[in-house]
Parts: sequence; structure tokens; C-alpha cells
Amino acid sequence: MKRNTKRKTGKPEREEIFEVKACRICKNNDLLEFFSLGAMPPPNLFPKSDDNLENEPFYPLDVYFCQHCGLVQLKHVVNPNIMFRDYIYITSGSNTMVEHFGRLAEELVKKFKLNSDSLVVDIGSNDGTLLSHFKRLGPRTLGIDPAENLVSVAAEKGIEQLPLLFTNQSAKKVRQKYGRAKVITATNVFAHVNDLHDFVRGLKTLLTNDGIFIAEFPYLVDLLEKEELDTIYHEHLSYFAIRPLLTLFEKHDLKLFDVKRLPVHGGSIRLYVRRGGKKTLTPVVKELLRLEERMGMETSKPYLDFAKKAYDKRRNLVKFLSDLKAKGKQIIGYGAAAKGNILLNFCNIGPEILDYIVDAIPDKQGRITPGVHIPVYPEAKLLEDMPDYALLLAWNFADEILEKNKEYRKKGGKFILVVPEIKIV
Ligand code: DWN
Repeated sequence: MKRNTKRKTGKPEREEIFEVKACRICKNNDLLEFFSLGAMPPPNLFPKSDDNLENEPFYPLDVYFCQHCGLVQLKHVVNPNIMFRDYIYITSGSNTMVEHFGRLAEELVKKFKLNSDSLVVDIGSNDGTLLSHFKRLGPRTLGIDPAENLVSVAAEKGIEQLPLLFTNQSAKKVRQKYGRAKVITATNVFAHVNDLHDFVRGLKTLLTNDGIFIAEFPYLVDLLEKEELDTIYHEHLSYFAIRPLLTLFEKHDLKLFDVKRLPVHGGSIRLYVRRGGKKTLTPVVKELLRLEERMGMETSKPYLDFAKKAYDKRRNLVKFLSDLKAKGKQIIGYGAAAKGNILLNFCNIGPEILDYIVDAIPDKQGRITPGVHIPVYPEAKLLEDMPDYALLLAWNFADEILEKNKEYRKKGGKFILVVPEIKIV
């Protein structure tokens, strides 16, 4: 199928996208562009096969390093209403994450002695997965997520969810109606926020005086070490290291009192933040600052090296897959992940290489992927068709997916992993 490879060059409507001029944490405008993926489609906007694809949006995806506070970030901000109002991704698409959030809820209930009087607010609550664990353990819960389509999905779990973007303004309204929160969680959300200072003011508006803010997101150290270029997309406006985060929290008299590194989503960190408290750094925070210093993350070097390796990875992956196709092999994709859509568009890999992609999320099935327009089917198609290879686009769930597909592998099917390097398993 001849794919329309011409990138949309039309000037997007004003309200679709805007560009920030200064660093979203320190407001310095000494931003160094170190990597450009070109014009990319928002990776969670899956067209229907009969959509008018001529109007499919593509936006610049360029990454910058603030040479003052060290925050790695995007300058182009796609209107969050375009990306998040009707959201196709659901957390419960993977057992790994359902279990991960069960452990998080149990840890926080125990550590902070939460009970039925404690209000837990989850920002970016998606399908209510995390809050359903809190609800089971006792605390009062409230979800905040702009996705209007997910309000009813959360409600099926007994979770009340407000279709709102979290800002200081919306935090005031929530506090008026629901009171203050003992815990606010934001998992895979904090990196999606353009106005971080307003978001943090909202946390202080909504938290009790002894309240705790818990955030989780991919860690920049892992992104650099494992060359996770596909974690860069329009939803992720910031790529956090500890140093710039300290600048942010100190400005609002908040204390980052604990940090945990996590294996999920290719390597993440969990922050534990509370009001005030001594300015001294806890040992774990000091340890990560030293790690970031050893990696030279206060300089442009690791970022320029990352960009070079990304272009090398693109060349190697295209050659690897083209050679398999030249030998007459059938290859499909496994996991229509946002990250996978970035990788495919960055490498310009379409249906001429991958016949289709299988995915567990029902709303993705029957659609085509953004940009390269590869059809998405239910996972069962893999065993029915027995293609020679499955390119694992959701590599962050390799254990779960390889386990789930033992039968396919026993029958000779092979998975191709791409992170941290290309290999067949
Ligand atoms: O930050 C974000 C992360 C948390 O989730 C969001 N901005 C968007 C989204 O990114 P993603 O789509 O790259 O996330 P996942 O969870 O890595 O996507 C995995 C995909 O693979 C999903 O579409 C579900 C699918 N899957 C599957 O088909 N079979 C996943 C598993 C575990 C499976 O067994």
C-alpha cells in the first residue's frame, strides 16, 4: 500500500499548538535544541480507516535542554484538549500496571496511615485503576482527568471522576466541594503538564497541611542509558532529572523527602513530596544527584550523544527489518503503544514492513495507527496467523507479553526487541 509519506507542512491552526519561549521551571530562555524527530502525529490519536487522512495532524517534535536548571523539555505544546479530552489509552491495558498500582496504594495507605476519613485525589486518574485499589483499602477517593470518555469507565469501578484539567483554579473548586486531600497522586501525568508552577500551586491549594504529593514518571537517566527515543512525544512535555525538580519544589517551599527508582515504563522514578521541612537533602536524593552529575547531565554532552545514537538506531532498525522482508518473512507489530507509534513514524516504518499490529485495548482495535496507518487487530490474530516475527513495540511489558505468548513462541514465532538494543528472542 503506497503510503502518503509527505509530511503535513500546512501551518496548524493557532489554537492547536503554541510554543513556549522559556524553560517551564526556571523561566530562563537559554534552551539548547539537541534532538528533532521532525513533524510527528500525536501518538494516541488513532484514525479510523475511513477518516479523511488528509487532515491528520502532524506537529513539530523537537527536544531542548535548559542550560540553566537542566530540565529537558519540549517547547511546542499541543493543546491538551486535542490530546486528552477523548483518550484512547487505558491503564488496565496491562496487568503489570494494575499490579504496580495495587502495590502503590497498599504502600501509601500503610505508610501514611490513611483511613476512611482520608481523601485521596488522583490527577490523571484515567480508568480509575489506581483509585480502585485505594477504595478497596478504605480511603475516600476522587479522580481528576480531562478525558470525558473515561468518566463512565472509572464510574464502573465505583470511582467518581471529574473531567477536568488540574490547575490551581480547578483545585480551588475541588477543595470547596470535597475538602482537602491527605494524598494527591499523579502517575504519568506530571511530565504532561505545561504550567508546572500553576500545577504545584494547585497541589498546595488542595493538600492538607501534612498532605503528601506522589508523582511517578519516566526517569531521564533511564531514557538516556537505554536510548528510549520512543518515550519522546507530544504528551511528554518534560523529561525529568532530580536537579530541576529540586529547583521547582524549593520555589514553592515543598520538600522532596524521598525518591524511588521503578522498573515500569522503561525506568521511572516515584517522588514523595510534602510541605516545608528542612532544606537538607535526604541521602537518596543526594545519591541520584551524584548519579546525574556522573552522567554529565548538567552539560549538553549526554543529550547530543543520545541524538546521535537515536539516528543510528533508526538506520539499524530499518535495515534489520528490511533484510527480514527481503527474505520473504512476515512481520507484525505487538502493542499499539504511543511509544511504538513514535518509533514507527520516526523510522518511517509502515504497512510495507508491518502487515498489522495487535493490541489488547478494544478501542484501538479496528483503527489504524497515527501517521503510518497500520491496521490494529486483537491479540488473538497473532496465533491465528503465526507470522514469522512480532516487533515488540510495547517493550516495557516484555515479561508480561512474552509470557502471554508462550504458544506462539513454542510454534516457532519470534519476538524482535528494540530497547536497549535490537535482538530476537
Ligand atoms: O505516559 C503514558 C504512558 C503511561 O501510557 C501515556 N502518555 C500514554 C501511554 O503510553 P504507551 O501507549 O506507550 O503506554 P504503554 O502502557 O506502554 O502501552 C502498551 C500498549 O500495549 C497498550 O496499547 C496496551 C498494549 N498491550 C497489549 O496489547 N498486550 C500491553 C500488554 C501488557 C499486553 O499484554
